[in-house]
Amino acid sequence: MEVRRHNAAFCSPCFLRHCREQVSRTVEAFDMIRPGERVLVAVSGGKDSLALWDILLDAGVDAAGLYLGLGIGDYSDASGGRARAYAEARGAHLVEIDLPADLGFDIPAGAAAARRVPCSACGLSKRHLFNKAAVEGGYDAVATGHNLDDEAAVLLGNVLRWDLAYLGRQAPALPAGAGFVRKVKPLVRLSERETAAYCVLKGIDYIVEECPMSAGNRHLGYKEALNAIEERSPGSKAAFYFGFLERVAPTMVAAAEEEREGLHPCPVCGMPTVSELCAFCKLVERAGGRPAGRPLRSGRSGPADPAAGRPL
Ligand code: Q46
Ligand code: ZN
Repeated sequence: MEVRRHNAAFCSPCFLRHCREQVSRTVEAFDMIRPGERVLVAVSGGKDSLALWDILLDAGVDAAGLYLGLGIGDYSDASGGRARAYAEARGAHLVEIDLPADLGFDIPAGAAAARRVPCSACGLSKRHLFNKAAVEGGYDAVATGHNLDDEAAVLLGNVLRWDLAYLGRQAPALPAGAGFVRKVKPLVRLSERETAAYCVLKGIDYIVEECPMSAGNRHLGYKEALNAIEERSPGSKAAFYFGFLERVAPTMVAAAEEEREGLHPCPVCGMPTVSELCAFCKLVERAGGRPAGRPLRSGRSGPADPAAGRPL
């Protein structure tokens, strides 16, 4: 496996070790997960989230999965199947929330009713439900499988619009506070090519198809642009993203903290919001769903991983 930005090539065992090392370096550098903490991994059934869950479990982290059923037809059926199969094979605990069954709406219909593009309704639902499930389950952090390609593409989009609020929130670890659990992205030192190779080498069956709602998603365009640059100058993507983290992100911490001032619990669901009703409850209302106030149902679960609980 050649990784051009590191000017290196790995055999299978060394490549797997490289992936684990990149994750543990990231976890340590950003103080993402401390010994004995419980982590909820947002699992979509794709390569990134399953690789992340696998690396954390192998490292002995007490990591449960959270699968969110979005109600996107066959895609949701297939992705849920991959998440369940992994949890079962690994004997790991999987929490499930199903939008249609638990909240009475799905992403395609909900987005149309709320006059939002599907990815906007979807992103809002994920952010809200991941946090709610983690708060209710007493987890210390939510971990997502965003990789270097994802983060560099999001950064490019934020820079193109000079969106300072989003830039302030782009750190790979956002601290807990004001009703939010800590949010961490331990895969930011790995590219999507590396997470795919990791799954292939570990025999992890992940969903290869893209979500059918992703067509027209502008991040795909940013990824293509960055891939073209990376092809000509390997290492550009990492230099762009990590240069931002080192030199620019620290200057934006105050702005990000200021954003949290003025938050209060939403009267319906109890999650933090700056407006009267939180954006997710508004979406549920417009989509004709059921209010999200009651505690979320925790879905099927496997036995706890016997290796869980050791420090990374
Ligand atoms: S799942 Fe949701 Fe993605 Fe599908 S609707 Fe868009 S945001 S593309 S990661
Ligand atoms: Zn709410």
